[in-house]
Amino acid sequence: MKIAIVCYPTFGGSGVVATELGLALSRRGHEVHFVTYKQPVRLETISSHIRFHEVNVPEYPLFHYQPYELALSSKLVNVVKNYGIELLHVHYAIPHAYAGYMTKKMLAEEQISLPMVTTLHGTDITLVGNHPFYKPAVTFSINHSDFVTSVSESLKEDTLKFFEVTKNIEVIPNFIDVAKFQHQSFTDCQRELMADEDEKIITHISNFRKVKRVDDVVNIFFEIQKKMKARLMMVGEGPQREVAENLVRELNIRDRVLFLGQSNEIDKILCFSDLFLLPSETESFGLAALEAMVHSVPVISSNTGGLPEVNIDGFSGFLHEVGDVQGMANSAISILEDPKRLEKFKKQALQAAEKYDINQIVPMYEDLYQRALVNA
Ligand code: GMT
Repeated sequence: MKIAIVCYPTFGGSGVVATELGLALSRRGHEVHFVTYKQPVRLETISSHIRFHEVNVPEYPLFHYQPYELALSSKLVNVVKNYGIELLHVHYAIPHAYAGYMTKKMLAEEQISLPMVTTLHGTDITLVGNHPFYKPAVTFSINHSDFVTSVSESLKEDTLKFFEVTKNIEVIPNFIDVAKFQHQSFTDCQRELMADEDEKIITHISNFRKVKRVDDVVNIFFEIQKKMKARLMMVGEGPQREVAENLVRELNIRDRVLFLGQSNEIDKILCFSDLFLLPSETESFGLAALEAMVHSVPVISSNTGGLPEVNIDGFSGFLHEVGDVQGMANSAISILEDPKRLEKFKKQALQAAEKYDINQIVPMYEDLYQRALVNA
């Protein structure tokens, strides 16, 4: 099948999922065309089955805001016509589903039918999409997609709660390539470069937006390090990084905390981590938690959104109410202080991740695409 994928090309979860999906589809024989404003960060392999088409928005003095949707839909029309694309899969409703709908309409004028699948990822529904500025357009584009998927049951419920949706929403959860991490090319995590042998390594990875509650991450760690030797790895970039850095200074734990910025070495970092913290305000799925779990890293998270579907309380880690810093710290300590317990939780974290193996989930998308083609 020839599939066009539209996504954000950045480090965010939706872009990562879209890219990994495209790569997996190409390995299964499909021809995948990524259409976005920059080459997606994880799109390292270019093969005959993978193409990238950059959307350019030329500057013009009259434009106060660049009309990205216009440029995207025009680009899509050209790509569909030039490469015989059979199906469009847009990730993140804003503005991709809206641009996708315009693409469909323009092509219909030329008797070209293009089924569109929209995957909702989270903040396009729970934060941004819900804003009155966007809500009518988001509702419209969800209802005019041929098929709609959400990455968790919780996000499906939120979508039905916040929007007047007339379309059926199918849940296709995010996924991870379990085998890839079991056959890592590096066997030595080089843990000794980061911490002493008797120190525990605690990690947080995010885009450092408010919704991630990075100050809670620091405060949880502050409690943990009172009880044991530990280090905190803060991975990612975003508006709250400075807030976290200031808090680290105020708490006088600068020698215990490392801000690593955006990294392409997530696998290495998770390889030497003992525990992962994700105390988010909301999280439709929590791909970062799943990535930690597949590296056998137990997760302490909030019990919000789709997180309870991924992180199994008392098995792969522990869940607490949003903002329950002391509860999260106590659970973290209970896992870390007992080597046998830590080992058990590590094994169980991997076991819980296996449910989301790429080989279980990608066929669900292929099945959906087949149905979309038949319906077109
Ligand atoms: O919040 C982020 O990390 C970015 C955002 C995105 O769209 O890139 O992530 C959302 O989509 C991810 C992939 O489906 C989910 O794993 C994240 O939970 C979700 N973020 C939120 O709901 C806050």
